[in-house]
Amino acid sequence: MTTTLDRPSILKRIQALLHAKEGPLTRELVREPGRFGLGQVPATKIPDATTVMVCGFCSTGCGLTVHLQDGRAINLTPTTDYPVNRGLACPKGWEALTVLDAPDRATVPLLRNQAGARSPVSWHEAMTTMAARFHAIQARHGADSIAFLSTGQIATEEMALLGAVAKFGMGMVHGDGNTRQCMASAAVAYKQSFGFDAPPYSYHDLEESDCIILIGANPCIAHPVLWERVTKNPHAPEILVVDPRRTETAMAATLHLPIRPKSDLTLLYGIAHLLIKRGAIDRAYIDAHTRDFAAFAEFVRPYEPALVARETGLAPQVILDAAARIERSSRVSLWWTMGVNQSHQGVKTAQAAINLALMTGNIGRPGTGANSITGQCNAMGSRLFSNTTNLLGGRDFADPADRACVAAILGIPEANIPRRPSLSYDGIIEGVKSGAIKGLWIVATNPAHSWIDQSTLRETLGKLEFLVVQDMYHSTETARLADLLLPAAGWGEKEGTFINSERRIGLIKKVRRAPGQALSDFHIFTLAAHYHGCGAMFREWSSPESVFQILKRLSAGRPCDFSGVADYHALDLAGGVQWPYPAANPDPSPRRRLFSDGRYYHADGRARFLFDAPRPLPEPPDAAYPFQLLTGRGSAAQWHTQTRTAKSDVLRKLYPRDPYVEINPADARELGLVTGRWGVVESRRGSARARAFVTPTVPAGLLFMPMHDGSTNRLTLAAFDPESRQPAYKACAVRIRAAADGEAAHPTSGPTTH
Ligand SMILES: Nc1nc2c(c(=O)[nH]1)N[C@H]1C(S)=C(S)[C@@H](COP(=O)(O)OP(=O)(O)OC[C@H]3O[C@@H](n4cnc5c(=O)[nH]c(N)nc54)[C@H](O)[C@@H]3O)O[C@H]1N2
Ligand SMILES: Nc1nc2c(c(=O)[nH]1)N[C@H]1C(S)=C(S)[C@@H](COP(=O)(O)OP(=O)(O)OC[C@H]3O[C@@H](n4cnc5c(=O)[nH]c(N)nc54)[C@H](O)[C@@H]3O)O[C@H]1N2
Ligand code: SF4
Ligand SMILES: [Mo]
Repeated sequence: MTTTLDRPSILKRIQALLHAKEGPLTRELVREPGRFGLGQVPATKIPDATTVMVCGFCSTGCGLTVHLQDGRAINLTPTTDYPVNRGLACPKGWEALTVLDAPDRATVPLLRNQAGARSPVSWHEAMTTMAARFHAIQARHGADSIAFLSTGQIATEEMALLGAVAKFGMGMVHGDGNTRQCMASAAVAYKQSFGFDAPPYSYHDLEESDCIILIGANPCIAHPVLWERVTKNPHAPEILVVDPRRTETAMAATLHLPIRPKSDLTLLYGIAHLLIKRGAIDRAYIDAHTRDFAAFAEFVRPYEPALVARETGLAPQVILDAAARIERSSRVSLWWTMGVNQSHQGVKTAQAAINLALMTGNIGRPGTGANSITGQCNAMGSRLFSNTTNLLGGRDFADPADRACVAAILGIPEANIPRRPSLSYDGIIEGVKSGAIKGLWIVATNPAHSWIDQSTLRETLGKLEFLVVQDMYHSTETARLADLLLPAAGWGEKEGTFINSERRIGLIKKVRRAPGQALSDFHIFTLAAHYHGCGAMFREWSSPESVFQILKRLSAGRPCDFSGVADYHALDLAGGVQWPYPAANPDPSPRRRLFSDGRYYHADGRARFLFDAPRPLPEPPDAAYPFQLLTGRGSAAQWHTQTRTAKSDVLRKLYPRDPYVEINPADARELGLVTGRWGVVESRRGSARARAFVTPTVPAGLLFMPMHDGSTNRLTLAAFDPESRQPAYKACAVRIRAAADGEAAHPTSGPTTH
């Protein structure tokens, strides 16, 4: 890059210019955007420069170097010296800027009139209407008759502002996020076992482990840059992959355990049984740092290999082999993702993995840990600061001391903090169904594609009196249902922080102007507070960086303390900072791993062994629906409901055009299906068309469909883990047949897939 100015002063100029668009909040600005230059490109030329920010797709949190010309992002490359990715990015990261330019970007608020038609309105009219409708609903049905659904994909400062405005300002009690679909089981498991929701690892542990156990995780597709780090491991590690399918990751394993869906709990108990029997446990660690091991050892006594083999479908020899490999290794790490969390017994399965790490002393040392990998770019920010399940900073709404503490830090009346936790996502949907919730505000998530059992959900959303959707695109399945659509800026068009899977707080920056009148979510929440009449409460929350300072105060003294991070500039210089990083005693080590001192967050400092008997599948296959359907990620180039990734020509070339269903050759033969032929998959709830993809990587009796097509969730069953209320997206009973000739094969469920 050619520059004559030094880097900090260039960045300062760029920031000043980009901020010009979202200047001070005044009614005039909102009413007459044109007069204040909204939507105009800055005239001043800026010298070429680069700036580093974290990726806005997955939770790996890669650093991307954005190349700027005239103050505008023109290109990006993976950052070579960012500690997470060291010069690598997956296709989504490379295309992150491309997806911002799309004809279906929401550029102006859209309001539905009484006749049902939607038309553009000014921000002033949009926000006046939203406040009036929500006020009216609350006046008639009570403060908790409006609720929100948020996300793990906006900045921490934005989610904190939304949670605070909605709950402390607007009087809502209920608000949850799409992290419930994703992380709830891991979060509950950690909280119960460790005393705080705290994934303990650093990515470097993937390189230091001599035995890596991946349970229900397919990082080759879902976290490709983390998988790259596994390939950099110099210790020739054992790689055990537990997955019913022979995934890309399983193909690279030293031992693949193709278990029956949802039998992980039994398998992990069986391995614990064997390790205890062989004395392959760390007695000193157990005695010093844990509780209730004796009861656990007693509990797993019946889990003999023969029983475990019967339940899991694995050969007894494979179970013995897995235990032996763990026993032989000195740095064992266990990693899990959605194959564990999205289950009717997700919490207990995650805790079974935690138990294995605790009993073998494989935690707190390099290359070890019971490690949940998160999904979305800011799922970890949402877990701590969305003010949904937990009160800000991982606190408890029901705890008077926690409420008093937050009220004091924020300078707000304690009475404004709800005394009860929110309903979970499914509870909010039930509330809508029963009529208790009449107004809903959905931010940066697309439930009309991603939530379980679509037909019921859509019918339910239709009952709302007023649905507000805030999204980057007007074409998403959910945006099309909105009474009021609020156009939002996306990644690259706003600033803030994300927290990645290894607890690293990283920066996102504004390197482009959002199209039309779209505003950052931060700005929209500020407007909502202002128009709802509670703006004064949030005077200090004037910019993302001022909220970052508030979040530091909320984190101080908590396990997630990052009060030692001075400001955004410090984060920028450091390449992100992992929590904890307390002001009093900042840990200078570049790789921060939790529990190196064996102290957990429970009052007695000890981790818990938690366990329960496995429960039967909520919907086992039967004569009418003889197959089990698994769902998940299809390719490294597709992101969830495809609102973003389907906009890139490059990414579209990297995945099949039509929806597909993976089926075993034996099953396909019997049903007359060949690869490419259209099939119809049916469950008790709905049906979906998909082209057959005949492959031995799925065992007979199982089918796999990616979640990226809107029809997949017409099939799924609304079953939940009782402790985390996370949906069990990965096992329901279905049948499949070849589509009849002439049975129309419309491949897409909406304009967002191609
Ligand atoms: N390319 C891409 N990457 C992504 C995402 C994306 O949409 N696209 N999304 C991100 C998000 S939010 C998340 S949460 C993560 C998800 O990341 P992953 O959890 O790795 O992805 P999934 O494909 O949902 O599920 C992983 C595996 O679980 C297996 N599985 C299903 N049932 C069971 C079971 O009972 N036991 C076991 N052991 N395995 C089972 C499936 O066969 C699948 O291979 O990915 C993140 N990264
Ligand atoms: N069958 C099945 N279903 C699943 C899963 C599965 O494995 N199987 N996985 C579940 C999991 S783990 C997850 S995380 C969910 C994901 O489900 P969703 O959250 O519904 O999926 P996304 O497509 O990521 O939706 C994000 C939305 O936010 C918008 N958006 C992006 N950035 C911004 C922003 O900065 N501001 C605003 N306002 N909007 C923005 C996007 O355009 C998009 O509409 O799906 C769940 N559903
Ligand atoms: S691995 Fe995740 S964070 Fe890294 S570039 Fe890909 S999507 Fe972005
Ligand atoms: Mo997720």
